[in-house]
Amino acid sequence: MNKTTQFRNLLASPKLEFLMEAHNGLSAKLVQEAGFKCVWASGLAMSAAMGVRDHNEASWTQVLEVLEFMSDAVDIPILVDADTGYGNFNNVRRLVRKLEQRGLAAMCIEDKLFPKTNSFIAGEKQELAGVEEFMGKIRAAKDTQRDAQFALVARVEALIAGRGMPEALDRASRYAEAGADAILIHSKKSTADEIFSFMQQWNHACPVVVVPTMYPSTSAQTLQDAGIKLVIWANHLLRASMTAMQQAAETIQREHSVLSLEHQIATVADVFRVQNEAELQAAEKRYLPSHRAVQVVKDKARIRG
Ligand code: SPV
Ligand code: MG
Repeated sequence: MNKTTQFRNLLASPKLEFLMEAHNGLSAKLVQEAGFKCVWASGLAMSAAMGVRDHNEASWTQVLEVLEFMSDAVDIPILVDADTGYGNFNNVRRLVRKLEQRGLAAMCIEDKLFPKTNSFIAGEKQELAGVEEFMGKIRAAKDTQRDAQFALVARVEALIAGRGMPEALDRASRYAEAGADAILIHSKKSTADEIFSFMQQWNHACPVVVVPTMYPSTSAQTLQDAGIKLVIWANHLLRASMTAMQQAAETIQREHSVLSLEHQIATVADVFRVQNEAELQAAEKRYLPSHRAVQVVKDKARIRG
């Protein structure tokens, strides 16, 4: 089944579905291996992995390169965190073209201004886009997509910006009117209370997506009971890998040896497995002239020592 249809099926699923963050081809593969049905290509995680901040410091084409590696790496759909769409409606149109060309199933745009600031950065004033302007971006995206199944998630930042529930509800229903296939309602509160309050008043014009980074103790069942359709675990592979990399680097630096780590980390064989080295070896047998294959075997033997 193609990826856009897979994503649509998740939106239509009668039960709560989960997206897991990835930030490069490797992490996308690990998300798929773990059994998730969809990847969240997180702007925060991709920028952090590139060593820059989540303020659109990486250009949209640099992000696109990462997305292409991720898309090639997995068979499950990817929901792209496309920030504000990297400009106005016209930039959004070009972005949709490029995402479709590279096999991305869906994109999420948020109603802030370019360059955006991560929603959890304290003390930053979060400027919102005008409602009409953002609706124009949604319509432009929907008019541009060639695959009718490509999905657009409109992210409402009114609660993040402290603009109150009536504005959040109004923006959500107007974005649905403009053609959004789902609404992401974001909150930075440590409980899900404002999310539940939103859900009680929401007209259910389209499915709702949440990112419970700041309210992690809310159970999946409670979110499902509130009528939420998709949950995004937005940054946990990035954070897990940071901890693992810090510990490994500190241990090796301290001990001047890799010995105590050897049994705790992925083996080189694991790396080859995730890279699907086996497929290339089978292909070499099929496609390389036999003398070439013999040479390859000799070369490999020499490298192994
Ligand atoms: C991201 O993962 O980049 C997101 C979610 O946009 S958040 O960091 O909560 O803004
Ligand atoms: Mg983001």
